[in-house]
Amino acid sequence: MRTSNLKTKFSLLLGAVLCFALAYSENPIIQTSYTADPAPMEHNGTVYLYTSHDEDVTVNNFFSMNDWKCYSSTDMVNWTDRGSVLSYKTFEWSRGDAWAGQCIFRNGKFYYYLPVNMKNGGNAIGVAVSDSPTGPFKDALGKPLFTGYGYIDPTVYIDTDGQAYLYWGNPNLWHVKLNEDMISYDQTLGIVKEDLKDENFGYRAKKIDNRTASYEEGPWFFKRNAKYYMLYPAGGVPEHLAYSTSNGPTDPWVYGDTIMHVIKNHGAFTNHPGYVEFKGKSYLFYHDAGLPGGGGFKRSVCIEPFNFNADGSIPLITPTSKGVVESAANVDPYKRTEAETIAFSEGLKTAQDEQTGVYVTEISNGDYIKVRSVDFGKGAKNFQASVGSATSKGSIEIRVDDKYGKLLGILPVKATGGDKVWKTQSCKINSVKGIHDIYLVFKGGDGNLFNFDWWKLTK
Ligand code: FUB
Repeated sequence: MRTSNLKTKFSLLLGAVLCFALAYSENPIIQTSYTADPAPMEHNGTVYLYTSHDEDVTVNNFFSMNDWKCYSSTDMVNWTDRGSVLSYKTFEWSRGDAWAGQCIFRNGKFYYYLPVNMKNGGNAIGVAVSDSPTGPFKDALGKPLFTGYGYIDPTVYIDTDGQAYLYWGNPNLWHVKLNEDMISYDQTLGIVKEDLKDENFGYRAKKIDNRTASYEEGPWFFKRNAKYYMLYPAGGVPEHLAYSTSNGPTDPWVYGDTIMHVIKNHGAFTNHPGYVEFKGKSYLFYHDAGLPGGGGFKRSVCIEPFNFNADGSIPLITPTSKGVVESAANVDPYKRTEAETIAFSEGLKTAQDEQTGVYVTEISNGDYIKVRSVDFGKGAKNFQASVGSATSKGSIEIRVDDKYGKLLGILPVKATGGDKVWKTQSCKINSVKGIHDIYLVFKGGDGNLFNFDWWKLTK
């Protein structure tokens, strides 16, 4: 065989492998924004994922973070963008730095603990409250819950006896017992500083700033089978993830092990753990720099499913591009599905306004949305979409199982009178039965094509 033929065959093979890798890549789980510091919360059969948000434009080569976002999922593979749920401006006393927080439900309300910098300088932890997991959140106190150097990254847990605990801090780790109102704490106990010894939080090889144990920041506190766990970034930057356990919520901690090594090639210099159990399975959330343009200040949230060892210890978890392989539920396409419900996408962004909520925007030729595990049942006849379009130049290809997979139909998007003038448009599609991933592939000329709010199939 001639060398040029071999080269062509090799390039075709490489192209096919890359397409395959992309089609089966699910990490990072959010592609429409840079997201960091994942904080998952299960509530009534839905996982709400709260994230901090790295801005697309980094200012002064440092964390440029103004608001917190929320995504939700009932299957752990498709995530619906619920928008920006609050910003540092929610805390009138703050001047910025919307870093890692955690939200929890109690007595009909959602309490969101968040670190920010104060207008007069210095770290503080605030608490915001809402009647809904997706906001709007209000400052619960009108002032910080507490202030102090290194007061960042709060993690909250309500024990089975009803006592709530808040842990936080970098380079130290502190905790309080929260009162039942969740917006004040036990003043008798006060603020307790943990012992950061090797036996509690691991041996630190890189000794900087008089830091002793490996604990760095970003704690994540929970209980499982009567054992208490603290997950945390460790070892200095670049951070790996580690854990400690304890027999009581405030008992001495015993160092466990590394959970995730420093991520090579696509890692950020920070990492941040979040944990949720959903439908009997365990999931570790973390962040990397895996999106195009990613880096230390442009991070992205990822997930890995894992199993605890029989003795309750946590295995070493490898960051993968495939993430969650098994969907925890199927999507019913005969109900309205938000366009911003996405397993994977390329190119496009999301936006939100009062009238429409969150919608998909900045759609260009070749962009696509993948939604996994869609149950077509006995087959569909029509595809409907709510779109806003100033022109008639765009279209939506409806494909299954791959961006280049079987074409079910094409919806030519007609002008609606403006990109915020929403009209439902539909097209006939070829029938396909059973469970498939659906790919909505956008086609058209140059520039932004149209906005997209929701879609559904009809029988
Ligand atoms: O996202 C800003 C800071 O970086 C967080 O508060 C830390 O946990 C680290 O992820």
